[in-house]
Amino acid sequence: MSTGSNSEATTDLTARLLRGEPAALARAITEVENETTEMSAILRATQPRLGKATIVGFTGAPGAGKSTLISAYIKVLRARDKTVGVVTVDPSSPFSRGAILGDRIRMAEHTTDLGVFVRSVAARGHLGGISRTTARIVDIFDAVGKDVVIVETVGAGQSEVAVAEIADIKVVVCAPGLGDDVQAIKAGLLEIADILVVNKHDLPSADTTIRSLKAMLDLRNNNRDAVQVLATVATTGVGVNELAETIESKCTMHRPTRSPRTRIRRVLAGIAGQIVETHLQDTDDSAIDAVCDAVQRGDLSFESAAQRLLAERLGR
Ligand SMILES: Nc1nc2c(ncn2[C@@H]2O[C@H](COP(=O)(O)OP(=O)(O)OP(=O)(O)O)[C@@H](O)[C@H]2O)c(=O)[nH]1
Ligand SMILES: [Mg+2]
Repeated sequence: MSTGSNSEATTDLTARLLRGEPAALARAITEVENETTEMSAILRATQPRLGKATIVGFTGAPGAGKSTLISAYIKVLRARDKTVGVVTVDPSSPFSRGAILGDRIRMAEHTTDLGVFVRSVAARGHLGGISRTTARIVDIFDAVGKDVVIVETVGAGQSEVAVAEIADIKVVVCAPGLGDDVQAIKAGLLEIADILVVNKHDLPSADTTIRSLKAMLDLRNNNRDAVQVLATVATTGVGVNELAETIESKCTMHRPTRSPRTRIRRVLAGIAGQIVETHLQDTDDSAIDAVCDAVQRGDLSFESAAQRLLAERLGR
């Protein structure tokens, strides 16, 4: 697709990226964020190197303390010599604390230190686009050898579902007094949690929140691994070592199910779904119209109609 000089520059960029140059990492992420013509080549170069990083999602209500907790978790990881990539996603405000956190960490580190690299995903674009970009940035961090890749999303609407698809381990962060224990249930956050953290444990009503969350977990039909409930004070680091250990042990348990082929299949399924969706919604095709009319008359169920369209229209 790309022109001669373009592809030469891209080859150079991917080489520098895979050597771990910070400037190349920043540049590659920008190409991916802007979905430039260089993006495909960059992503292709990263593909054989995927699957080594531990991907940890932090989600929860606004203000629960996700960024502060991530910052404290990074400190623990760095003390253990782990390298870290962070993607913060905030669909509501492009200049959120996430960006400031990123700047603060980057300022604190030497600019040549690849130990921690934080990137905020701009809020433009629809949710599908944001989660696709996030997944690609996570892959880049993985490919350049980050030991742990952290994704921060606000659990508002469907972004928690996006993080569930990307992350190996999902940490749902709650805080007392925000009413978000109830909110968590509504948003389906509890359903995706591997670890539930009640942050701001220094606040008086924290134990009540812990009790009500545990009661809700007990009510659930629990076929999968037990969800652990942990208490933290992100501002002082209390409980963060235990959080890091719990993440690590949960990850060791999940590992065997995460083969490269499984991941590739999941990504392919997502892309194929998008192609089908675009085709069925936007293509001017009288045969598709005819099937829609048949559904409207009650001659075809939605399922049969979808199967017929898949077999007849997309098989070509
Ligand atoms: N008392 C107390 N305050 C905390 C704790 N952790 C975070 N905070 C404060 O809570 C506020 C929100 O923290 P953030 O880390 O920005 O929360 P967030 O969940 O990332 O927020 P958004 O990204 O805006 O959704 C800040 O003022 C923090 O200093 C804690 O353990 N105890
Ligand atoms: Mg934040």
